[in-house]
Amino acid sequence: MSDAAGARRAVVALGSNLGDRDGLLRDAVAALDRIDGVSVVAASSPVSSIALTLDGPDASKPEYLNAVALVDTTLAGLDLLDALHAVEATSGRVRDERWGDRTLDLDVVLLGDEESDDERLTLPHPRAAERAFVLEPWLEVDPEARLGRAGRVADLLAALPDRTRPVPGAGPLWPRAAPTDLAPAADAAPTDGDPA
Ligand code: A4P
Ligand code: MG
Repeated sequence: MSDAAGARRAVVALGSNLGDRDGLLRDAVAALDRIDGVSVVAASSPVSSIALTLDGPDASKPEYLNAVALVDTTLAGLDLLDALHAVEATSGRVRDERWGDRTLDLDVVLLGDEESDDERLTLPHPRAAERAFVLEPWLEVDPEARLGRAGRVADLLAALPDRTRPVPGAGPLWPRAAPTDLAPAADAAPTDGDPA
């Protein structure tokens, strides 16, 4: 989608703690951009954190990678949610246990200034303000971000006790690195055996 009139900015939180987590998150951001009516503006680098379960943090569970994508969308909230669920399904996501291990979780943190207490789509996301694994990557892509009435994301993060860990060598999920970045230039001059 490009330059659509009437688009709203949405904040999408991504999480994965099963499989090729980094690859799943990168593929998910690319899949978001392919949704009709959605255009990815930016996506953070992945961050790592201990799995938060209904009984609290659990270091015996696989660790999560989380990230945040900023998108512009012309979709209504429930249509966006349906599209996110379709992307989750392509990752092999199985829903058997709330807050259970998952290949891919996509949550709508914010959709413009919409507020909703519909249990199918609560906006802003009711738990985002308590989660460093949402707030930290969000700040990476938008240092001035605000979470609706809860206020500045930087202030919310400052009030939290925990922090995520960066993933060494893992850059932003979007824009995607050009594959040629890693390949030697085709017209590179021969080195004539110079070991340098
Ligand atoms: N739903 C309501 N509002 C929203 C929203 N704003 N965005 C409904 C997305 N979905 C929303 O979600 C359950 C239902 O929430 C959906 O049917 C949807 O209509 P789900 O994805 O099926 O299940 P879930 O993710 O297990 O439940 P929930 O309550 O969404 O959990 P959270 O809050 O997503 O937490 N630990 C770490 N370190 N990192 C994580 O990312 N994530 C979770 C899941 C737990 N622990 C984690 C992480
Ligand atoms: Mg979820």
